Amino acid sequence: MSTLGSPIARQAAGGGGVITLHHSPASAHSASVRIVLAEKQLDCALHELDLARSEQHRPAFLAVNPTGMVPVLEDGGHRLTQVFFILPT
Ligand SMILES: N[C@@H](CCC(=O)N[C@@H](CS)C(=O)NCC(=O)O)C(=O)O
Repeated sequence: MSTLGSPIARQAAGGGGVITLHHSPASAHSASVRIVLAEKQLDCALHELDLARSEQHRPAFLAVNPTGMVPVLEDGGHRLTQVFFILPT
């Protein structure tokens, strides 16, 4: 695990703070994060993108993740854009 740790692990430990998941129902990577959030019964704001309509390539989302990929987990001022770093180990 990175020295920052996973926001999901911190939330599960009662660390609080609002986390937001940018995701798509059509994304397997997004699904793996949603499953872990549901398993741990964590509160998380959800922002759904329609990949078929290329919402991930619109400026508003490119400002969140310039690669135009989901999922992205926002935690305060931090954004994690790789499932490997989002999921707790
Ligand atoms: N390396 C990324 C991969 C994420 C990824 O491949 N996301 C796909 C959906 S599963 C995506 O956003 N595709 C949109 C596109 O290519 O325009 C991660 O680990 O999260």
